[in-house]
Amino acid sequence: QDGYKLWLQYSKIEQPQRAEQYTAYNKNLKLDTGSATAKVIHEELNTAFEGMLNLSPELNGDAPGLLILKTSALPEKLQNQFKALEDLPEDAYAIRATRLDKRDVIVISAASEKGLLYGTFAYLREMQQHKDLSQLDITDAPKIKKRLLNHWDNLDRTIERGYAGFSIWDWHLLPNLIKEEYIDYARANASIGINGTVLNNVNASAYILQEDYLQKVKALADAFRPYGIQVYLTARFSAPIEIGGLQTADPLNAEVQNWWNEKAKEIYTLIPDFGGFLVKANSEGQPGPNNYGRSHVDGANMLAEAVAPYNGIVMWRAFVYSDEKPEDRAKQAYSEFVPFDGKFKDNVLVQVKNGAIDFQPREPFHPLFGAMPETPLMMEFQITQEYLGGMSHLAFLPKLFEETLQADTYAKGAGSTVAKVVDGSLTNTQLTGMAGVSNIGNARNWTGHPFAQANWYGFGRLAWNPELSAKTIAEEWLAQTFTPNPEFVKPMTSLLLDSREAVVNYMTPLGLHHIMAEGHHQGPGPWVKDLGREDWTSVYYHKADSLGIGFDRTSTGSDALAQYAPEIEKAYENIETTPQQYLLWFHHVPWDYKLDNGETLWYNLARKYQDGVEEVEAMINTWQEMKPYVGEQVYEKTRMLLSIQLEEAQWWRDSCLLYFQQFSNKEMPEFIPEAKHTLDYYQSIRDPYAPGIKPSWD
Ligand code: BDP
Repeated sequence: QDGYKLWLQYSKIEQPQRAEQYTAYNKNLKLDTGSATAKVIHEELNTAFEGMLNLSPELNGDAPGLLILKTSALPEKLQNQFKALEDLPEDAYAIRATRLDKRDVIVISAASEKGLLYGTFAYLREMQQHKDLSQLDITDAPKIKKRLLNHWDNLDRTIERGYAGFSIWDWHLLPNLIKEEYIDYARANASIGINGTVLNNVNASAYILQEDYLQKVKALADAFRPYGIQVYLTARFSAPIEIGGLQTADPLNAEVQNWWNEKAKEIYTLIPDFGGFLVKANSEGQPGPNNYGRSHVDGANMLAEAVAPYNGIVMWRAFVYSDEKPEDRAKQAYSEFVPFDGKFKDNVLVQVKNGAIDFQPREPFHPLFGAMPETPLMMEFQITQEYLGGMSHLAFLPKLFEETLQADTYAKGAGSTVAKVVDGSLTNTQLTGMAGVSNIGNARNWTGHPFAQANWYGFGRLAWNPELSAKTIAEEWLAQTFTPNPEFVKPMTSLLLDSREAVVNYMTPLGLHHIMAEGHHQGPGPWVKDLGREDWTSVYYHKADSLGIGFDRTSTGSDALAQYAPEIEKAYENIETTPQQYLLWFHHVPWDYKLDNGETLWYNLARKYQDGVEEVEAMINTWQEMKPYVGEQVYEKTRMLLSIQLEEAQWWRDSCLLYFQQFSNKEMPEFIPEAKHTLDYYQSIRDPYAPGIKPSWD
């Protein structure tokens, strides 16, 4: 009801036939309860069956209906049916409805306990969707190895770009107090296959690496271990100076190397399965190897060596853009990193944002994907909605994630999707990963907006299988979180799937980008100019003038297009064959330029802004009809949030069109209602206390 239980609602199954079938299978289970993970499985089943069936299953009786056993522990006559698991990664599982001793049974099997845990959650997912169990035959394995949340949480519990309250890590009460939330966090993550978490912000404080904080980190690692979740930390590159008392953090300096080696030893003594380090270096003022005339490779490899003896990894971020280079910001990461291809140690992943600018409502995929065949590239998505309406807008992000993952890089000919780069199948890469910048805080419902839970859920599911469709994810999430009733799931699936495009339309249609308000990025700010750096302003990105609007990234402009495969370069070089959704990303387009529908760019720009507003109106109408299917609390909260979203969509439309009209010098099309305020008014709005920005003392 209050959203705390997320998608693990386990609501009572009212339909008598289903309840009967489910009870028959589940009233007696066979399970080895020796280990911590096995206990977790047992507890989860108890909670789930209690909720769904009012059932307390008997354990290890004579005639089990549900068997959850490692393949080696299965009755011999069943083992054959699970042979396929032998060739799959160890976290794989299979679920089968079959016969044993003349009884109908369900068997969940895997090579590892983690596999059994994932299989159990997959089974419960089927039940929560009220599927017929008698036909179950699922074999599944994660396509990506490292499936991580990245928390941008500071040690003072503020969260950079966080919109759901303060950090759930209560550092002051750790290591002694293990909150119930930590356990439920681990359960929720395990249920969608997430197997790692970076606890602290990429703009890191070195203090997390001090002994006292490491004790706290250890306590969390111990709590998460039974759920198959490893902890990782962001390492501040200058930590040897700040907490180690050294004069330098030069990665080629022996003392520095030794300091990191000792630090790694200390961490692994406390946390034997510590995952490794995430690093933001020489980016937006963070320290890094460049400070000492060294390269990203020098920095990453030094840390990689420190954690290698313990199977640790380093995730080195490619989010770099320098204020000394006049180069188009969209080009810089590629220019800097491609020459390093093949130079990183085996346990380094280069972590790349989905697009080359910064988590915009829509970006073309990052050109690094497909361009570094000798380097494991880890995808970084942002689950928190820094640029998509923060805490108040409903935007179903799996649609955005899917668009990026299914984009074709052409790296090895047609069909070389980003998903295949990330899951390693394109280049036979073994070390693979996907990270999602978390949207979780200490809000009772974890994510603030009730529908932001779907983005956490969807990220996890895609990290497990980047080929899953946004539609499947929407259906699964809706059924589990609310009800599997098709009268609810069907219209709400459409609503979710359309919601992201609505945001694109009322914020940044036709390839516009980075025109949000300054600093906090909430609300429109196409007029933002004259900041410390040109590429932090909006005018740098939209380049509106009397001739037209858009950033020329073709060969007549910055030529960022040349960083893509020739197939893409050729198509997008020509304005006529550039997909409309990326038009202003790649071209400076005359106001009178005619789009496919025969109308001018100006007309179409206005049309898109209006479409966005109308799409939010449609969402509100759909939601009103959903009242009978959802609890009062979530209904009302979502209704009110949607009304904020509508106001803000109108604010975006009115202010952006008034602003751009100064350049286009054209009449407002008749379908645009008169703006509520003047452009001056919109430009005067300031919100210095918007949430999610870095505290000034950071
Ligand atoms: C941008 C955010 C900033 C982050 C940075 C990053 O505005 O707060 O620190 O990315 O990813 O999206 O490092």
